Amino acid sequence: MSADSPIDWLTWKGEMLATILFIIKDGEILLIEKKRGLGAGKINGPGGKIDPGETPLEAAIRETQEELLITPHTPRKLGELRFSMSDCPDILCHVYRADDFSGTPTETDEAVPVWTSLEKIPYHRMWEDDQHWLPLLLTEQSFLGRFVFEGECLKWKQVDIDVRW
Ligand code: 6U4
Repeated sequence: MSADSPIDWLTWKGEMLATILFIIKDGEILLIEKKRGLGAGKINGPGGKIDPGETPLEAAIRETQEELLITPHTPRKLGELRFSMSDCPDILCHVYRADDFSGTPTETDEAVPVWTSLEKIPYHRMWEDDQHWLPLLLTEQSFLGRFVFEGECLKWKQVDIDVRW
């Protein structure tokens, strides 16, 4: 992976605004197998596009309610991801962590819930960037990740830590 970014991040702008949320409880993380949309078939946290007029936090809660029929308790933002994509709009994604939730994680049209131990996160079934920032979320470190994708292949990355949101 080259040191020089192929993208000018100073002028970069996310065309799609999105969220991902991870609930971590009793040594396990609640993931989803995404059934449709971008990244269908991959493992990720619940999330999706931010609707017009919605804050990122509201979107993170709504997407978790829609995809898993649960409500996360007091999610806090730990990270931001900026994806330069070759074949779809560039994405600015807010990443949240919560320690608890109400309800029972349930399969929906959009997602299958997958509880996984923190030692066995299936990075090989996730987007290629996830291994570079999800460990930071697990240890409560804040981060800003910048990634350049060609198709689903990661071509360039930079992750800054201890970022104030
Ligand atoms: P809605 O709002 O339901 O139409 P949804 O289908 O849930 O959207 P979609 O298909 O627009 O989501 O995809 C956006 C989701 O994919 C967001 O949660 C962010 C996530 N995502 C996209 N690229 C990613 C990447 N490289 N790494 C990652 N998540 C990514 O971890």
